[in-house]
Parts: sequence; C-alpha cells; structure tokens
Amino acid sequence: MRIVSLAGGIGGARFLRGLLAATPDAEITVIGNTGDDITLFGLRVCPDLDTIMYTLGGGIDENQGWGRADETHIVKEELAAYGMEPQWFGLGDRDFATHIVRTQMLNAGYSLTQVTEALCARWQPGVRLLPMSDDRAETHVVVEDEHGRRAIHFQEWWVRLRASVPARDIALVGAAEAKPAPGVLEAIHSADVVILPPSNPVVSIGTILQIQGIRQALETKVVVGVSPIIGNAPVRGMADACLTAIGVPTTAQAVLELYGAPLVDGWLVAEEDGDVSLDGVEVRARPLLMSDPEATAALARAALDLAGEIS
Ligand code: GDP
Ligand code: FO1
Ligand code: CA
Ligand code: CA
Repeated sequence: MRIVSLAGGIGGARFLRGLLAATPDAEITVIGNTGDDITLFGLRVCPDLDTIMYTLGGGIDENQGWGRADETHIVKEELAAYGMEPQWFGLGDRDFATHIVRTQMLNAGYSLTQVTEALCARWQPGVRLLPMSDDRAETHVVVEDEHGRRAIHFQEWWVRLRASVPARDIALVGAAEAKPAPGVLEAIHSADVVILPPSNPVVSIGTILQIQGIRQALETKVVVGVSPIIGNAPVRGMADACLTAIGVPTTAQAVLELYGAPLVDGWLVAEEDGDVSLDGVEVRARPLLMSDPEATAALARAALDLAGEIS
C-alpha cells in the first residue's frame, strides 16, 4: 500500500511512528512543513523536518518532542558570550551539526529535497521524507503591541513570545511563488490513501495546503484526517492561538470545516466530539491520545480502517 501523509513537527512525527508500527510493509511518503524554517547564525534550520527525522530515526529528545536526545548547549553559550542574537532559540550542539551539513549542501547548490535525503541516509526514518517545497516560504505572524503593527517570523512569535501576543494574521511569505518539491505531486497521484495527522491545522497542515497544486491533487484522493483538537483545546502546544488568528474556533468541527470537503473524506475525532459532522465526510469517534506506542499505532490503524471503508 502507498500512503502519503502531510506532517508538521511533534504531532505529525508521533503519528507517523504509530503508522509505521501499524503498517510495516507500506510505502510511506511524508510531505513535511517547511514554513517554520529559519536562518540563524547563517545556518538553515528546518524544525519540522528535523523533528520527523529524529523521531523516526531514534534521535529525538522524547520529553521535549524536538531537538536531540543527550543534547549539550556549549555552542549556544559561547555565541551568547559574544552577545550574538538571537538568544531565544535553543540550538543544541548535536543539532548544530545537522544545520551545518544542511547549509553547506544548500550553499553547494543541492536542493532541500536532496539535502533532506542525504540527512535521512544517516537517520533511516523508514519513510520517504520530502519537504513541501524547495523554495523558501516562511510563516510570518502579524502582531500589534506598543511598538505598533508588524510582521515577525513565526519562530519569534512561537518561541520568544510563546504566542502570548495575539496574532492579527498568519501568512506564508513566498507562498505564491513556491512550487511543490519534486516528487510531491507524483507521490500524491500514486497514493492509495492520504493522511492528515493531528498536526497544527494552521501553521503545519494549513501551510502545506497553500503550496500550488497540493490541495487540488489531494482532492482527487481518499483523505483521512485526525483532529488535533480534543474537547475544544489543542492536546499540546498553542494551536488555539493560531486558529484564533485566522478566525477559526478551536473545535474539531471548525478544523474539519477549515480543511473542508471535497479535500477530506474521513475525519477522526475524540469520543467527546462525537457530534461533529460535515456533508461528504465520514466521521468516527476513536481514542485520539497518542499516549504510548500502542495507542498511537491503534490510532493509525483507525485512520487506515476508515480510509478502507471509504475507498
Ligand atoms: P509542531 O510542528 O511541533 O507544532 O507539531 P505538529 O504541527 O505536527 O502538531 C501539533 C499538534 O499536535 C497540536 O495542535 C496538538 O494539539 C496535536 N497533538 C499533539 N499530541 C496529540 C495527541 O496525542 N493526539 C492528538 N489528537 N493531537 C495531538
Ligand atoms: N522550541 C522552543 O520552544 N524553544 C526553542 O528554543 C526551540 C529550539 C529548536 C531548535 C531546533 C528545532 O528543530 C526545534 C526547536 N524548537 C524550539 C521547536 C520548534 O521551533 C517549534 O516547536 C516548532 O517549529 C513549532 O512547530
Ligand atoms: Ca511546526
Ligand atoms: Ca476527497
């Protein structure tokens, strides 16, 4: 079976680990969000691609959900001692090596797709990991405070401000020009099933859906989504602040409507959200908490079962 899954960082990566356990023989292509990407100290950092690569490759800091296990922060401390900014983004020493390899390859003319493949040669994630685009398209957040109204990089809003300043708008700068990475549309066209894992609906899934041609390609397929919202709250993180910014309520119903039909054909919600419905969409209530590997694999199996029912 050929499966395509879109993915953000932690929610996407954990779901994919369950999907691999549930279907060890499937050929899985992951289309990863690169809207979170940022250049720091001259180095290109791709948080969501790295979170997937480290999680599936056994190198993730399991408690934190991002960054490397057994990490140290000597380079960060030394940069701070020189007064180098920004100091609000915590790059670890092991993680730095990934960004050095990536940046060196990008500067030598390789595409992000090629770089990601090279990094995955070490981590062996068990999936084909593709960036949504080789073109630079970064999420920015419009905020308004005592300094006035301005757009800042998504990471500055998320990490430095902890989404505490209300976002007036969220925009993917460069979206109009960004093309899907090589292999993305081909993977969608040859997929038997497409999964929207419980990733952030605005700055992970919503970002990928903005890349030219991806939404249209997905509309021709059987697509099953898993709600990242349970009982009107995100399971983890600050997705509610992102949804509010684009005028969408933090409910499993509203996220389904945001993705919409005919894109989505099946939608998994938690038991307590069992009243969710939309014309043209099969909705099922299932345990949605990825609390351990077994529960996560069962969730992935539920998504595949629903896809099987629809096709
Ligand atoms: P990020 O890029 O690291 O923020 O990660 P993603 O975008 O892939 O996923 C973030 C989303 O995952 C958040 O909106 C959470 O609500 C959701 N999430 C995290 N853990 C769980 C879980 O166990 N179950 C469900 N259904 N959603 C989860
Ligand atoms: N998240 C934080 O909250 N603080 C950090 O200092 C931080 C550093 C970081 C470094 C590398 C990386 O791959 C991810 C990192 N993250 C950090 C997580 C990440 O920036 C965000 O959670 C996601 O981009 C939001 O989806
Ligand atoms: Ca992300
Ligand atoms: Ca469809």
